[in-house]
This record gives sequence, C-alpha cells and structure tokens, in this order.
Amino acid sequence: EQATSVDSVPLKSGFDVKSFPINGTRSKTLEELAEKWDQGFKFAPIRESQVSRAMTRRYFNDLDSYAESDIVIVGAGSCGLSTAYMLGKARPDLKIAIIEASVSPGGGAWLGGQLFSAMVMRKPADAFLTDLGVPFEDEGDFVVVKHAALFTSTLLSKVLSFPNIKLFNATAVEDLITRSNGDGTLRIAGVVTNWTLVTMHHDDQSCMDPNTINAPIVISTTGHDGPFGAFCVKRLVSMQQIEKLGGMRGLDMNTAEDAIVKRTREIVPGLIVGGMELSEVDGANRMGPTFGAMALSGVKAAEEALKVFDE
Ligand code: AHZ
Repeated sequence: EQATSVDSVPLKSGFDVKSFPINGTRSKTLEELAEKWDQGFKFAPIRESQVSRAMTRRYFNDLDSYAESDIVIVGAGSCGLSTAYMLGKARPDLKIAIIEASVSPGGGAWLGGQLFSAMVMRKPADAFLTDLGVPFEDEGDFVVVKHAALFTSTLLSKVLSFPNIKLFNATAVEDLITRSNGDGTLRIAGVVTNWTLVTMHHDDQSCMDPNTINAPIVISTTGHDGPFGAFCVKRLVSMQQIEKLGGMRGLDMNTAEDAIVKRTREIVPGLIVGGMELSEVDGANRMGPTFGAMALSGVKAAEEALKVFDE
C-alpha cells in the first residue's frame, strides 16, 4: 500500500469558530483566524534557527542576569511558590531566581492527598487563597479547593508573570556557596546548580562541574527527606553547621501545621528554611494532605527574607 502524503489528506474547510462562543460572544481574533482560513490558511514563515535563537538568547540572558540574584528559592513546591508569590508582589525591585529540580514545578501540590483531587487548607490560610484569587468551599474551620491543580496552576501563573522572577526548572541545587565568618561558622552566599539530569549522573560520568548563583539570601523549601528532599539542611549537617537533623516525626495535623509556620526562620546566616524541609531540622510532625502551613510558611519565609532587604 502506498504511504499517504500529507498533501493528499483532504483539508476540512475552515475553522467553525461560531461553535466556540467565549463568554457568550464570539472571539474577534478567532473570527479573524476563520477569515484567514477562507483566504488560504498558512502559518507565518519561520527558519529553524530563529526558534533556536528565540529560546537560547533569552535563557542565556537570564543565566547571565540571575548569576547575581537578590534571593534564590530552592524548590518550587507549594511553599517555595507561595514564598515567590509574596516576594514578587512585595518587591518588584528584587531579582528572584527559583531553582526546581523537576521538569514540572509544583512539588506535591498537584493532588490533595493519596492521588485525590481536592485540596484542604485550614483557616486562617483561606486568606492566602482569597489574595491569590483561588475559589474555595467554606467548611467552617477549613476550606476546600475543588482541585489542588487549580491552586498550583494559579499560583504558578502569577509567579511566572512577575518580571523580576525567573524559574530555572530541570535544574538542581547540588551544593551551597559559603563564606567563612572566621569563627568556624559560615554564611550562605548562594547556590551551586546543575542540570538535574547531570546531577543524577555524577556516579557514572566524570568531570561535570556545576554552575553558580550568588545571592545574599537563599530560601530552601525542598520538602521532607527523599531522593531530592531536605537537600539544604542535610548539607548543613555534612558541613557541620548544624549538629544533626531532628528527623520528621509521624503525622499530627494539629501540631504539625502550627510548628512549621512558627519555625520558618533563618537556620544559618543567609539560609532561610520553610515548608516540610523544616520538619527534618526540628523533628516536627508531618501534617499529611492539608496545605495551609505550606502557604503560610511561604508568607513567613518571605517576611524573614525581606527583613534583610528592609534593614
Ligand atoms: O523537586 C522538588 C519539589 O518540587 C524540589 N527540590 C528538592 N530538592 C531540590 C534541589 N534542587 C532543586 N536540590 C529541589 N529543587 O523541591 C520541591 C519541594 O516541594 P514539596 O511539595 O515536596 O515540598 P513543600 O515543603 O513545598 O510541600 C510539602 C507538602 C506536604 S508533604 C506532607 C507530608 O508528607 O505530610 N504534607 C504536605 C502538605
């Protein structure tokens, strides 16, 4: 049988935009698109190198610009993104880099728990949702967002719209930059990064040195221990800046959420820790699938960071 050539596939004549009313009215741009189709539809021309340059020029400009940042947030889970949202809103003058090991930012906040959809937040974290513009159902002492992905996608879209925030995803923080205070203690002065795929292959490939970002404040929100989790606080132990980790304790929603928000703080000079990474430092309980503490720990981490810049 002969292979079908793309030119021989009969084209459906035109987009029937009239069947896609937007807010009850037809979209002007879609109507224009339909007219173009009638006149012989064709994409605007492009050369492959233009696509390449459109992406790489921007990325390398960002690498260049954010090599000196004001704040680096490590981990784009619910806490890291909440931190970024507060900082982006409060201080458009600060340059904020978010480093996320995964291709897809959002951490554990795409589902509510055990792969269920709804996301629970205990009051008073509903204030964060209201500020963000995420609708919820009020159940008295707690509220429910109909899908965790609605929270995370809204938060992400707001964070990514801030002109002073750059998300570098698929990039892992694989060490911290340190400065000696001269008395055996250190100050954190930035992060050491690599493509996550490279970070994962240090055992079987040699000589894949990392890259760096200098910043006076690093906010670590890498979650509880796991293949990537609790990264910065584990490194603080191996650098002998904290003696040992308390280790995350069992689940107790009532104590866990308060503890995480209250204890969000600068652990060593230059390094603020928020979200579930903190439970590993302090030996705090986990809360399981209730996300209010992640949002409010983000608010607190942002406040702690701004103290440095407001001084
Ligand atoms: O990929 C990680 C995730 O997106 C990222 N990350 C971890 N190590 C990294 C590294 N470099 C760059 N070295 C790194 N990125 O950090 C993100 C952490 O997101 P998370 O959702 O795991 O943590 P969170 O503290 O923002 O939210 C925790 C949510 C939890 S866990 C929990 C429980 O187990 O009881 N309950 C809640 C609400």
